[in-house]
Amino acid sequence: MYIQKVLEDLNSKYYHQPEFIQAVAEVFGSISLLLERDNRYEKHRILERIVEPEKIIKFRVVWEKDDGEIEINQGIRVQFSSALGPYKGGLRFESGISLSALKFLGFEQAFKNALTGLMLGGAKGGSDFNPKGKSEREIMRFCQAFIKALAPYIGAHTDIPAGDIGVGEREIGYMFGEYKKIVNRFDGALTGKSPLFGGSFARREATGYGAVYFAKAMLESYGLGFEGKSCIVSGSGNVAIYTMEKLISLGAKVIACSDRSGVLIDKNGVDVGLIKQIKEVDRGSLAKYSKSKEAEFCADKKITGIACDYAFFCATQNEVDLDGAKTMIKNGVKAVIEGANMPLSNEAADLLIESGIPYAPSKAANAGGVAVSGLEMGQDAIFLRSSFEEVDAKLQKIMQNIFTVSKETAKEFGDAKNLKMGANIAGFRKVADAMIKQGL
Ligand code: NDP
Ligand code: 2IT
Repeated sequence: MYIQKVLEDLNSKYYHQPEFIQAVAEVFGSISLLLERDNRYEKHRILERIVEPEKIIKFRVVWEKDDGEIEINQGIRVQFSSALGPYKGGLRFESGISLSALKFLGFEQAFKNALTGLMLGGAKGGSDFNPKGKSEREIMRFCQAFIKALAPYIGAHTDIPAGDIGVGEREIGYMFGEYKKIVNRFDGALTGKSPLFGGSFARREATGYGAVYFAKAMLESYGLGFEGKSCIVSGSGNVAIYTMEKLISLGAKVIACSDRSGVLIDKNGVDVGLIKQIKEVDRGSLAKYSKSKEAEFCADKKITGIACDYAFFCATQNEVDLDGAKTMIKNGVKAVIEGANMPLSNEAADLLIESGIPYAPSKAANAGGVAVSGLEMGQDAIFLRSSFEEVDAKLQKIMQNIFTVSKETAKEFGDAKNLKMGANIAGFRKVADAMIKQGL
């Protein structure tokens, strides 16, 4: 009743924010048993409070193109929750980015960060700036203008942005360089920096590697492994590349990946080195790959239509609808893992769970990126660097722990295989309990 009422009110208030409503419905759909067993959440009106961001900062970003034209973009930072630590979460630069998407991402981030066990609140931000086709100097000028406007609202103990779609080590470097001048301090107010100047080793790899570590733990609980298994990985950006790299190192074969222009199919197993060259160095389209290898590039194919053992979705939200899930089940998929944030619709995820197919929800499976960001904050605070091996070992432990907590919590609520329910309850309970203990 309580959940239904809050969802209805949210629907009428934010009907124009579909991704945000979808993310809230996904979490609320999992926590009814918890709320039945514990009436403190209703008494403290936690649901109404938890869906409203603590702050939203909107700002103008003005910058100059190479030809002297003036460009204006919108910047947004959604500081969702500081219940468990300073606001923490990525920045997304993408044309058409909406407040709805950034609210959904900030909401998710609060529970994901709770699952890492680190001292991290939840936030997300970004801009409708489209980095595609911009020159290196234009990217730099935009990043400088963006962080100049955001600087008063962030800081190592306040809010620590990082990367997301369209924002990687390069953009973080330009923002950090400018931020340092503005505040006249070398402090870790951004993560995902180059390890040359305060970044953590293994942050670049962390989300993709972490998703595979989570998948490994989940598959082992079913007596399954990676050796000789065929995988598809949607996307070919930061998360997808390091998911593919780790999968291949564990003996799996990645037979397809994708980008905005289409799907690449390489039945012999993709060459991640070549994909890195195309995406990280040349910043081009996957179509280039098929020119140098025996592979097929299809502009009009859906990656969900390619039969495989394991499917990793690492591009963006709502990549897989109910039909996509049905197709994968028909083709015999054995596990589905979310490397991106909310790549499956709620209906698609529920169908997989009902069909008994191991399914790793995003807020658990892709928490490795922000977890290593948390480790980067710790390293910056004491001006000491951990080695790649040390960070990777900690990442593996954190991912194993998130799996165990999600599984144990799912068991506590009577559905041991439902990691979506387990992760949602475990994350929600931490944030909600911290809110209650901190008073009004
Ligand atoms: P990148 O920008 O590095 O890569 C995104 C990839 O997805 C690109 O290959 C891009 O294609 C593709 N893509 C984006 N939008 C679409 C679309 N609408 N249709 C088809 N393909 C698309 O971003 P990340 O790898 O960092 O992020 C990917 C996902 O992972 C996002 O959901 C993000 O929120 C999530 N995530 C990221 C973390 C991180 O540490 N970076 C941490 C946890 C989650 P193209 O190459 O053509 O641009
Ligand atoms: O969605 C995510 O977890 C991220 N983009 C990473 C955020 C971070 O602060 O490292």
